[in-house]
Amino acid sequence: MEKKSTGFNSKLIHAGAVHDELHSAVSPIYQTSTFSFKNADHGAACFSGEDDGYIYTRIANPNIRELEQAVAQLENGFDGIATSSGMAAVNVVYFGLLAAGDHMVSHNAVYGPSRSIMESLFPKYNVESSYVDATNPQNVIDAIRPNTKVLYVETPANPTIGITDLKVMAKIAHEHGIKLVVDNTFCSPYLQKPLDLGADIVLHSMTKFINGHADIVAGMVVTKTEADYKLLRGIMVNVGCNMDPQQAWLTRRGLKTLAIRVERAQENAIKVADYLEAHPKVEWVRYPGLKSHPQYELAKEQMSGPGAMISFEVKGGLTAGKIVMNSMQLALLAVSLGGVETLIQHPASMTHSKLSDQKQMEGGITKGLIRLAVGIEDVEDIIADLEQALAKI
Ligand code: LCS
Repeated sequence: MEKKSTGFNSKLIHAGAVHDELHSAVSPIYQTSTFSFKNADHGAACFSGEDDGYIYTRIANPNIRELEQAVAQLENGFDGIATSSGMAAVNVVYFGLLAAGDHMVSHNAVYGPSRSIMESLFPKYNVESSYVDATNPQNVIDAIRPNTKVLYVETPANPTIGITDLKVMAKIAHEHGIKLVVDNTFCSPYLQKPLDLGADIVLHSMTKFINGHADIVAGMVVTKTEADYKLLRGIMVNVGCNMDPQQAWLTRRGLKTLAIRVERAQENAIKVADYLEAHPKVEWVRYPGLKSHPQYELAKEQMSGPGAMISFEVKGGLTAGKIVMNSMQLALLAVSLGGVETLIQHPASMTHSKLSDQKQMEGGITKGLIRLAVGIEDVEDIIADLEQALAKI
């Protein structure tokens, strides 16, 4: 029986957990590909759905179900579908919601591969897409066509940290019979709950804040309705982009400390953003907790905190930026984010390098933009690291 937990922090610890009847293990791993049936009739009943017994790990597994139910409860959704990676979650949604002849409108600053897969693969299936700056709702309205079926946004966006108004997006989408899909990776459900703001589907790269320890790659889709859940689960199962039990177990373990990790990283990020903004060698800083962020008020309204992701550019553009990145001693020069360690990277030549120069510029991904994912180290050490790196310019 699942423990009754109502508060967010209690759900982080207990949601989805099922008591191990055999040994009362608190944290078992069901490292198995298949499950034996009691008899032939039981096997048939599991397949027909009359019995909810487990069949095969690609379809479902206790560790994976625990994680799916936990994240779904944290997002206030109907249920979750765990996937082998964040990109698998993105593609399960694309394949599930878009058919030949359909069109998708997306924010123009999204994780690079979320856009490049749509532009390189989906035209083969006669699915079209348009990319606009969704931080201005009029651009979205103008891009909608009679065949638009999906509105896809990331907020804060990777890597520009632009904020899109989710309540307004939901209103626009639903007035046009379109589904609103939100990639909530940069916030995690601790800072933002898109389904509560009107989204139909929320997805995550759990590689980031949800797991939080840079030791697995994983994704999750959470739906608001049972119909979308059934549709997308069927795709995950048949495409075969499931998680494995060990990966799910590690992610469920990481999830338990989500709140305290995000609180600490955010506390650090607020100080780092203030430090960078005051530095004479820094051209600009984009962070939702700074009053200089163009959507500072909106961020305060729809997020419960500004998070731990910062973008900035130093004076002297990319040449000077490379000196900073190459000089960091504590922070790692690495892609990814949302882990306990501070990471620095260059989106134009790394995470978003598959987009043409023109698409990068349209999306606000300038050549000199540096992305900093602030970790949970001592903030004095993170700032000292930046100080010595900036001094090398
Ligand atoms: N959505 C967002 C917002 C992401 O940042 C990423 C990965 C994904 C989806 C895909 O997730 P994955 O398959 O990697 O689990 N973002 C990365 C980044 O910014 N640096 O490295 C990966």
